Amino acid sequence: MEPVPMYMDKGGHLKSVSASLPLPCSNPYIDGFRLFAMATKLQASGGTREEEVEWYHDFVGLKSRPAKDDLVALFRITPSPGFTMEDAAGRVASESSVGTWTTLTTLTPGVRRMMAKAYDIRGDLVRISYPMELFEAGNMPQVLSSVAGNVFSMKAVAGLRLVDIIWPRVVVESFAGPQFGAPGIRRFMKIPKRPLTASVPKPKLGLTAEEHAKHGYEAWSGGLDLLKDDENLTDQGFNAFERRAKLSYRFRDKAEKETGEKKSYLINITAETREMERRAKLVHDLGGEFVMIDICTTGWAALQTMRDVCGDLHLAIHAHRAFHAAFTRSPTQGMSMAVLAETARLIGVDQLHIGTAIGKLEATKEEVVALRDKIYRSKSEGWGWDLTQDWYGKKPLLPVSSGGLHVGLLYPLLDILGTDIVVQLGGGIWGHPDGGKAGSKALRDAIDGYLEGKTLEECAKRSAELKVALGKWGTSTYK
Ligand code: CAP
Ligand code: MG
Repeated sequence: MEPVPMYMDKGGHLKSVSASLPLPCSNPYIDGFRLFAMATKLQASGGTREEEVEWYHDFVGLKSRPAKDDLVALFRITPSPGFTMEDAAGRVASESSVGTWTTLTTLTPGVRRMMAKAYDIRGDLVRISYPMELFEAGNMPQVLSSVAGNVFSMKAVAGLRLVDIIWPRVVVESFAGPQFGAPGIRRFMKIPKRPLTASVPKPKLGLTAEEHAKHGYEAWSGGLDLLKDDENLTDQGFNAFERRAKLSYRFRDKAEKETGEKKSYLINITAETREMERRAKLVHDLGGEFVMIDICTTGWAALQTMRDVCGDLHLAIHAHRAFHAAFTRSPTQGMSMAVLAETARLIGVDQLHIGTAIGKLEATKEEVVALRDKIYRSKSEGWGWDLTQDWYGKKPLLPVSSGGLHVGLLYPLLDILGTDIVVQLGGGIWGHPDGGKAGSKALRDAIDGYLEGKTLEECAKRSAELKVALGKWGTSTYK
């Protein structure tokens, strides 16, 4: 190939000049670049037009390996027709780090060092490493705007899913993590071993504050540990937040006296951030231990703020994930529940819904167990790959299993997830033919039987409430 005469532009970059190309305008800098582009075109006359305009393949380095402090992400990529996997991988790495669609005159060695690299391609699974300089420590919205930002709408990918992330120590330690986690919740609830029980009064909406609080008293009296608000119950006219809080904590105190057991309330404070702060303060002043937040609809920034607020108020955070399936459910698009769970553990909720596998909502056994491990173990396996996440001392969350559960499903559920969980029954308690108190007692009796190693049938012989529940639902899954 013929050598092309070069010149030094303002940035000190070597550029090529060809005598046959007239200088289009007076700014030597711009001209320099155009000339270079055109020279490249001339140089690679056998090549295609793309080579001169874009640099996406600079973000593919199959011989490179992540540095110790790099954040590493696993993507499932479906290239669009006309694009190779490397084309697509380079674009994802570029647009989620420092790049854009065309070559730039503004690149510096410093920026080049921050380029993400697609360093491993196995079928449709691509691993991309991200230098730490790309991220602002302790800022979850910034991290997600990078690795889970514009890339999802690139034309070059027909499908893109952020499957998992391995977070480096410096990032893990830049977030607060859980204040209480599973061990702390068990301590203040004085329940060292057995599964905790929770219930959402059903119907989800429409009950008055009085009705809601009375149902709470019924269930607590039947043995329930945690009353819980539904994800869409906040401060509506039919059930005002403040009135509901005051009445419920009054009934909670009454039930504690009568049962001798610690009782609590997962009260939903979901709202605009400052309003959530105000509601959390009220919960604290009323002697509450928990707040519930719909973490997907309030967002990561609000959650970080509320983690700080709850840290000051010593309130545990129950994380509801309503809306998650809008981006977690498709196997080829969106962001996995694993990544969502990781962000929740890093920011510092104390318990999180993980699914049931055997109830009314979508998730396989493998997924639910892997999710439990992501939020619970000190080191958790990779989701869909062989990399391990070290949580560097971040407390385990208490997994919450909920959604179409009833006592007939309890045994298989505990066989799948173990007993260090919260079991939430809404319809499974308020659908009991004899009411919420009987529904709660049936649940406690079934849990006692499981821990004693008794069969459900044996337990039903000594618990009329359990017998009635099994009479209605048996051991089937209702979808
Ligand atoms: C369960 C629930 C929970 C879901 C959330 C509901 O009610 O209150 O919000 O379990 O899903 O509204 O459906 P039931 P996930 O007990 O009556 O089914 O736990 O998967 O996040
Ligand atoms: Mg609900």
